Amino acid sequence: MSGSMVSIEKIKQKDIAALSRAITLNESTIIEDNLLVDELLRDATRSENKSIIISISGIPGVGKSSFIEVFGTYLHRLGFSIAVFSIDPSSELSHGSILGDKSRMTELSRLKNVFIRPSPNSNKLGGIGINTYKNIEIAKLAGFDIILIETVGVGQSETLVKQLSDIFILLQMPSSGDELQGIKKGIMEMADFFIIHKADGDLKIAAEKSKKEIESALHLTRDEDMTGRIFTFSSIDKIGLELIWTSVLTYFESQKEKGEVALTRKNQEKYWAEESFFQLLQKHYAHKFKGELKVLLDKIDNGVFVGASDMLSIFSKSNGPNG
Ligand SMILES: Nc1nc2c(ncn2[C@@H]2O[C@H](COP(=O)(O)OP(=O)(O)OP(=O)(O)O)[C@@H](O)[C@H]2O)c(=O)[nH]1
Ligand SMILES: [Mg+2]
Repeated sequence: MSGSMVSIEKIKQKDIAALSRAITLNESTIIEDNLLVDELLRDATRSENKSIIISISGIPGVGKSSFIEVFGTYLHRLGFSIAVFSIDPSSELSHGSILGDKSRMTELSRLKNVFIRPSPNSNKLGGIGINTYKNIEIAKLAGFDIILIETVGVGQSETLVKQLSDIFILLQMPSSGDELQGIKKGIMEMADFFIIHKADGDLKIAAEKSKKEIESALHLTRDEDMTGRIFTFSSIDKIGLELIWTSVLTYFESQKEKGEVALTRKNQEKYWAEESFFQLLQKHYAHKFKGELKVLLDKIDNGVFVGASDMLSIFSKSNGPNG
């Protein structure tokens, strides 16, 4: 990619082409492209930070995209501008996320002041990383009121989801108590809101039952009061969106008042800066010591044992990036 600057004014107008270009530069593997994005963010991130960032997580097929379509459309009707990011390595299974996500968000994707960025369609960039954080920063810079992030968020990645968002909503399938025990403890402790999804038709009763089970499980495992943060919902029936949104907003505002939101964001900024630091460090030194690495690998060819001390002795010969 050739690096011409993206217009910050265009981004602030939520111009789709400018946003897409900034994101492409951010996801580029060419460092010069990434630096252009940094320049944009350096000028502007701190000026205004009105976006609320909400991650929607849950196992594949629980209905995250469908929920975002319904929830996002509702929020748009309230007058909010919306950005949606899908980070979903698993949707490769369901034949390319671009089609999958967009076809589940047909109404939302047609609205003005809505920007939908599907996940990269190769799993190379599919996971959560510094790119994801910076994409969100770009959306913040554009001034979107609400940024929704779709992520599978199971296993290791739930801690990363926490590093991206202000609010973490977990979608759950209606299930029996036995299955509930299978839910990873980590995710139960991390989610701010629980929605037992697909609470319609035959699943309605099971969903209500699951809600009670989750309530009592959370009562045992969480210090904080989770009252009013567990819902059943159906993206087909769409009943109760207002209650969900009011609860999310009330919770967000109270966290903000306590200074928690600012603290979380500051910690996230540090987390990703550290992440970026180590990545660059690794790249830089990998490049610098390319020759030395080859010598080490050649030793292995000659039957010599190569251990950490051999590597450390290479590093200690150098005193810093330019030494
Ligand atoms: N009964 C019922 N089905 C739903 C509901 N929401 C979504 N579905 C169906 O569930 C399936 C999966 O929905 P998606 O929205 O694609 O789920 P997802 O969690 O985004 O899936 P991945 O992105 O592949 O992880 C689709 O067939 C939907 O039609 C709901 O509220 N009720
Ligand atoms: Mg999806």
